[in-house]
Amino acid sequence: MRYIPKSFLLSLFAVLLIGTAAVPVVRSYAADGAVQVSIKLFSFNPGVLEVPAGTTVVWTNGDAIEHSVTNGVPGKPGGAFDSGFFTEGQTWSYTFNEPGEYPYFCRRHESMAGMVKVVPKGE
Ligand SMILES: [Cu+2]
Repeated sequence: MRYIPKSFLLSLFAVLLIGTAAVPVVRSYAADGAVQVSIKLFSFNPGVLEVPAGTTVVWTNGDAIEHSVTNGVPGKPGGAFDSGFFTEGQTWSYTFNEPGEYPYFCRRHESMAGMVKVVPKGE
């Protein structure tokens, strides 16, 4: 059997993954409340999150550089929340009590964007 490099398979997998799930929505209904978002390589993961009202979301910075979690879009902050800058290993959390869509971005790297969709409790 012909040898297929593992790296080739991994990149093929990545292409398939990106191609079929451009905007993965993670629905979290964890009973204990807190939902984790990691910041790594200048992106929020998961980028789109759907949670019931009352959920606390915890962002953890895994990059050796400061980022922020700022409500709104670049040039048009929403004002609901702004973490300020936090760096590698630090976390910032926010509790979403009101249903709605909360886009957010990083004030230092405006290509970094995420979204928290908050649905009414019990839905
Ligand atoms: Cu940033």
